[in-house]
Amino acid sequence: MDAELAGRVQEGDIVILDVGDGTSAVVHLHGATALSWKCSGQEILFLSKKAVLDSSKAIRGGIPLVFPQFGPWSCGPQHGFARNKRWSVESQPQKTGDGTVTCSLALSDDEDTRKAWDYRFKLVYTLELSKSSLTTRLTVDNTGDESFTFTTLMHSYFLTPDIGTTTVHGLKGLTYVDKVQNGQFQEDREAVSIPENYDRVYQKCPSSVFMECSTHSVSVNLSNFPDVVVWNPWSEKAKAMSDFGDEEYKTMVCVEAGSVSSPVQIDVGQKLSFQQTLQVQAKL
Ligand code: TA6
Repeated sequence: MDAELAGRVQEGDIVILDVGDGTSAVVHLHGATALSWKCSGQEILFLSKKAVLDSSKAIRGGIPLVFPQFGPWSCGPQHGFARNKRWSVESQPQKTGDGTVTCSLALSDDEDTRKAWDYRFKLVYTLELSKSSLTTRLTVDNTGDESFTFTTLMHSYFLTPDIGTTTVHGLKGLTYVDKVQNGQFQEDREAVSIPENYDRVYQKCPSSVFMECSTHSVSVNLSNFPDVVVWNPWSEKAKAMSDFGDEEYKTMVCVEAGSVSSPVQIDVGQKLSFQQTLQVQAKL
């Protein structure tokens, strides 16, 4: 973990996965939010310099977890409570046979969540770090006596040297809901550039999309995530966020693996898993 980040967090609030050679990940127990993922010394995730890391609000950057609701809902703040709760360590970081380091965090219903949303659940969030990939898997377990529905998403913020030379690939031909233009459209570009405020939910996505910038690309390999959200707040919305620098929209893009276009039903005793594997390829 670099000194700048170390100076912003309390030791008891984070877990660190480290496979050596400058490849590591730092996860905050608030929201089980991955704050940093360094691949051979290169930071891949964007974390706002103004992100609040004292557990008083959702973290602006890294990989916040959205559950049980993507977007606004009547039960509380948008994007649900999972990113705003303290998770427990289910299993500490440990090396597996193939040199991967893995750890699991957990969150179960409590008085607060039941007051807002009266269902019983256990979430287990597993992170697996290898030399060139980070896999994040969320397993939802319905531990109650009635079925419920939810939507979920991994709200990944990726760092880029320049949004102006950043593109997202694998979306051509897909239908997307545009939350800025308020309509449904079809993507006709292989290389989707982001020249303004983008807030798009691409539906029925292929198993892999990728973002590309001037220094590297990051593949987002999806399992049980049919949707991908592409978001950049651009300048006006950046100014309106207290935990986001006015100019930071220039060095980030969100490519978010989600199951958000229609509610997912989970029956009593059922477990459902949702996974993304992020892989970095340096540009030669
Ligand atoms: O994922 C895109 C989005 O839903 C945008 O509409 C914007 O609201 C963004 O999430 C950030 O939401 P937040 O509640 O973290 O400020």
